[in-house]
Amino acid sequence: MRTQVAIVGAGPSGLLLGHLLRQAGIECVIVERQSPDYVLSRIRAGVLETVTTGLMARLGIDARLNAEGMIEEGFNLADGERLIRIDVKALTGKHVTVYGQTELTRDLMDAAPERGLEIVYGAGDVALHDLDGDTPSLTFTRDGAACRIDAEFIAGCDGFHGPSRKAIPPPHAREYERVYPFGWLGILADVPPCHPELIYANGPRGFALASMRSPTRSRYYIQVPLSERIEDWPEERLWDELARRFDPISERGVTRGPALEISIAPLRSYVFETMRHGRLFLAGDAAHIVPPTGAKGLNLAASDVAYLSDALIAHYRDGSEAALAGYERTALARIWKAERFSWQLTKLMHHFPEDGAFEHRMQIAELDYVAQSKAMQTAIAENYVGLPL
Ligand code: RFL
Ligand code: PHB
Repeated sequence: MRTQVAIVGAGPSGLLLGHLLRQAGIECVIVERQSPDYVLSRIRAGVLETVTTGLMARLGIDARLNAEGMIEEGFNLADGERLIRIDVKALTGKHVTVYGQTELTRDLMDAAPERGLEIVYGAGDVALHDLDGDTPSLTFTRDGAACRIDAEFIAGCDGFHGPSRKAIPPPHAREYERVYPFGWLGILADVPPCHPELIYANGPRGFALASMRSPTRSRYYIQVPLSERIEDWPEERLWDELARRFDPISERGVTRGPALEISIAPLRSYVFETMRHGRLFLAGDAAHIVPPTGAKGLNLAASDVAYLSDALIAHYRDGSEAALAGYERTALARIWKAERFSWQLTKLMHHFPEDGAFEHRMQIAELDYVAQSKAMQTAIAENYVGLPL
């Protein structure tokens, strides 16, 4: 098979890129290791910046997002005793939208056939070849048969564990990494959220987040040591812990219900510099990871894809090499600022095992300063809604 752009991975970055290229009349094929059901079973992000909702609008795949997405004009930090509301709307004129990554992915998957976006699911052993030459290719197996796609460009949208980043030889790249000594234990349940807006709390028992997917579906997280296993957390224990953290500070208190999903995610900051090698371009989690504090991961994937699709479209329109050459620099400038914000908010809101009483007092003092300072609140709000493209 031949195509113009072969995309590895049908997560949010691969799907968004595929649709943007198809909208511009560029041929592309997405190759995904998992099945559609598996892709939709991954519970991840929940907060979309206007950059991300803007891309869905540009594609005209935003009817359900507009009908069901919840506009959030503010969110809260908490120091264990009080809520510090960040009035995002008043401070920036913008808002964020609560709409699950699963729903966004479903909308993009559903719209694929009518727009001629081909997605090959269940592709095994995907490998990238001839990235330095003019005709890079992908090989993979499907239902036991060997398959091959010859392309003009390859987009590596295959997340942190995919093969694309690993296809770039070490001398051409540099890794920057910070692994955090804790993870997030998350629970999703069909119960009303405890509070109308998100709460990121740093209390005496560590970090916790009260989030949501809809007026009837809640998403909560608590910080846990990396040694903790899901079996250590029967549902009642987790609900008790959440009630202890959020009942005193939330409007409605925590409502309990059967878990739809419970999982533990490790926290990491990571940037892989280079995002281009020959005819391969990386986008999304394939090139960088942020800790989920601040909700930047999916939104960064969307901004990478906005830049990359513009560069590829310019290239196919007028042969521009300059647009392709500029992708990495433009994308990395935004990525590093989102890395900084996620790292800073993680440091402010979590208990680090190596920290003592002094560091904890520093956190409390900083939260107190945020509560009093419009300048601090503006800086946080500006980053939370997403820096401009
Ligand atoms: P994905 O979503 O990992 O998709 C990559 C796709 O590539 C496929 N793949 C392969 N395909 C073919 N061959 C192979 N060998 C392959 N290996 C992998 C995978 O199956 C998959 O379908 O990366 P993408 O598209 O770059 O999207 C990134 C986002 O998923 C990620 O940044 C966010 O989920 C991060 N994140 C959050 N981001 C936000 O913006 N807001 C949030 O509120 C937020 N909350 C979160 C999060 C991530 C979390 N976890 C579990 C890591 C909360 C959590 C708990
Ligand atoms: C979520 O709802 O899953 C969520 C919200 C905000 C974050 C991270 C995750 O910062």
